[in-house]
Amino acid sequence: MEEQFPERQAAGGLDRVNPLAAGVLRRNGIKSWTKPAPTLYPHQWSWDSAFIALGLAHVDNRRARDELESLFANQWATGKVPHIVFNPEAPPKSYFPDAERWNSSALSADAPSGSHTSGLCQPPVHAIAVRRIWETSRGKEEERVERARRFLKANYPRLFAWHRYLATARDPEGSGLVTIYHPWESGTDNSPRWDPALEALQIGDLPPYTRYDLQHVTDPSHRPSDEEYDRYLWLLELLKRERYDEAEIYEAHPFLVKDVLSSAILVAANEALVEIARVVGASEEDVALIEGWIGRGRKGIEEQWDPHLKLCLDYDLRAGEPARVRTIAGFAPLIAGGLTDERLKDVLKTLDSPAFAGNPKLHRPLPPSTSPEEEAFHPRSYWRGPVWPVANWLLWWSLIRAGEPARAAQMRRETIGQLTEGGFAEYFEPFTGEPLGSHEQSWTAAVALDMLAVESRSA
Ligand code: 9WN
Repeated sequence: MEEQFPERQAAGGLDRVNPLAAGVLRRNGIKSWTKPAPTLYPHQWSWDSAFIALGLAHVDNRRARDELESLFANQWATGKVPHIVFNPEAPPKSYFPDAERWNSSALSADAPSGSHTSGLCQPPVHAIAVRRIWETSRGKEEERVERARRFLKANYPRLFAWHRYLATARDPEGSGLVTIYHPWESGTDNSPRWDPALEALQIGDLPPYTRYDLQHVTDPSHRPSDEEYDRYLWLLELLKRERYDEAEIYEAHPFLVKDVLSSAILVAANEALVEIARVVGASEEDVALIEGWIGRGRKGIEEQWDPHLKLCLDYDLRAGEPARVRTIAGFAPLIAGGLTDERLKDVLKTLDSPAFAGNPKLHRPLPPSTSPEEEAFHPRSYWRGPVWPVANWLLWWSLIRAGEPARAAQMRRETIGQLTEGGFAEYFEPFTGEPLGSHEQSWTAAVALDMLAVESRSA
């Protein structure tokens, strides 16, 4: 494979993966936080930072804590953790939409006043990372344990406020499912999950804009299309009209979708939050509330189960129907955990089937982001088909929690094998293993560090 893609730096032998991954995070590091990629993403991204902290917890606990502290310092008054915190020192014209286009601090009194952030959020992986910081400190020298405990104490209220925001402002129906206002909030931007809701949009008078993302990739087909960008930017204009006010958005916004992947991550993060609550001695009321969110989340996810596709589906609140497309988000029940034996069997069958990791044409048995059996599948286009190491991490970790160590071990072996061949790319072509997108993607390196450090039996 190295010969096939000589321009990429492969991660070398297995024993070299660890130092090379740590090197990627070091090079992408800026002051107290880490860029998701050297040039394509020059700001701080929310769920990237959570994954980065998870990996850093194994190599540099202080940086792991700083990573999350700097993100949480930009939390909105509502509890929302913004999806982007803008880096004032990023080169001009390096990323669009920029802070000016979002204009969030001018439009909303809830936005932080001393910095610039986007007006959206992303999946809540953060509590899982905070728990990892605790786990990697436990049993070490007393001073380090104490530092970790202080970190948990300081950040528990922020995490609690963040999860409460998702359970209330983003779920006024009390369905257990998180509503998103924009595909960027899902973290799986151009996934066909969002096609029906995006296609239904009537685009109005869109202020002109220039995309800068395309200058950082070798081929524009790796990234979302211009048609998709117009829709993304139009939704942004609509959110600005509502001054990012949750109630107004819920009233008027045309894109309101219950995202099963974010909802499942919230359930798993709430499990972590219960443990953190115990460590910091939070009240029993808090614990009961969080446990209630876990139960409600699992129930909501189960209600989105499609018995024919044997996967979970997102639900479009405006259209009043689910989006019937097979993507990795469909494995939400596995990520949320607490499955019945029957549901676990169903999910594993789908995972092993030709619709996903059992597809005979795959370079490695790793699940493509969109099923190759879907019409919307595209092997090179971002979330429409490529294999994402960060998604493999979610499934690997969930398989361990589900008591499936053999399957988890295979997922880990194949993921690390992929990076050994192709380097720490953002995503990979599923049939050839070609690395795509950004070459030194931070979260790819971070999940490799976590997979290498954590025994499959105890994640
Ligand atoms: C928009 C940073 C982010 C990830 C997302 C991924 C991509 C941004 C973009 O990059 O999204 O937020 O410009 O495409 O889809 O999951 O957090 O790595």
